[in-house]
Amino acid sequence: MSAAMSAAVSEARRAFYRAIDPLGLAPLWEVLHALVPARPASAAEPALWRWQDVRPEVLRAGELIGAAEAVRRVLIMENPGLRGQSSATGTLYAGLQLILPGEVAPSHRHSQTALRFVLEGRGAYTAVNGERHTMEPGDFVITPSWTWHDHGNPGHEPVIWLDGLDIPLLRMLDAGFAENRPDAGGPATGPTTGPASEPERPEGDALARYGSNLRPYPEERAALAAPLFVYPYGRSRAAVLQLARSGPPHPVHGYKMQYINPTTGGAAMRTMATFLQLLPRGFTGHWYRSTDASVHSVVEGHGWIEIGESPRLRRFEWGPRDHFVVPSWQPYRIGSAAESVLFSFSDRPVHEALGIWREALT
Ligand code: 1HN
Repeated sequence: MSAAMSAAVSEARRAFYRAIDPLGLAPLWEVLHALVPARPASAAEPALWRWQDVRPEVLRAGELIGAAEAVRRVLIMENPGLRGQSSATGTLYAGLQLILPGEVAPSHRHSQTALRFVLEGRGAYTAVNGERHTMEPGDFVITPSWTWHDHGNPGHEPVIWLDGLDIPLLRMLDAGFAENRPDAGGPATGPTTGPASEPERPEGDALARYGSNLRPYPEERAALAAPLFVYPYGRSRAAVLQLARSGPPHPVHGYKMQYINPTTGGAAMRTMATFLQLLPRGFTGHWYRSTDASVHSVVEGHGWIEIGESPRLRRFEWGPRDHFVVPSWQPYRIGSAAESVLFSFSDRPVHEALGIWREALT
């Protein structure tokens, strides 16, 4: 086709697109490649938040707004490729929450599932459906969809934890609901606020019932959304350390374990998988990728991760309480300079439920 002819064709096509636009019609052939890419092309980018940079800002937020006014005093870790969308990955939200001594973050519930991973400080509790857990660094706590939850800090130190939620996923599904805990004492003060809850069971109840390689007998009604909502760090850490004493590391993942719902054996939450991983000193993982995008929180040790492909290869050096994101399908390899422990979460259960999860060595 001559240049003049192809110009005439494209002008005719553009006129056609303008004509069909008011009818709510658009040509597939202009967007087909983007709609059905040969491989995932995530808008999310590899990203790192250094603890030494973000911690002072989290504490400064504590000078500027109270937990009650903020409802949840959190600095969102926004992916640089997704600014303004409150997203760490396409499907996952991650934030750093601060609660100061004497503060309460009031009770509410929402269809979004949340996880907490404690980074710093002792003495704050989170309550899930009437049971409190007083948190220590490294504790992993879940708030399944539609469970009442609130936080308080009757202790003496600021407490900071990582929040992980499936907010972008539920936004995509238009499945967001939220409500305040009904308050006999008066109206709620905002769209998502309510009073702190009174404990309905003693601390440790869920761990005794479902976190001890036992279950209540006769079987309880299966109505519990969160049979177990607490995974104390001491136990989880001991498990990965023991694993590391009894065989070689996995070539990609080192010594990695998944947090499970003990009544199903599956992921602890329905939308997010969570892991604790030990990398022995001097470990270099094999290049790998998977379709689930993940957020990582360093607990102990030092190391590095390389993400992506040349010329867009990124390398991050990480240490305690640093956070980083590995987007979907980006090749990565992880290595350690010292024995290290990392917590991570991803949207893998959703991929698996849909039958689309993939992984590959690269
Ligand atoms: C939420 O309920 C919490 O309960 C934390 O601590 C972060 C981000 C968005 C929506 C709800 C919490 C949240 C949140």
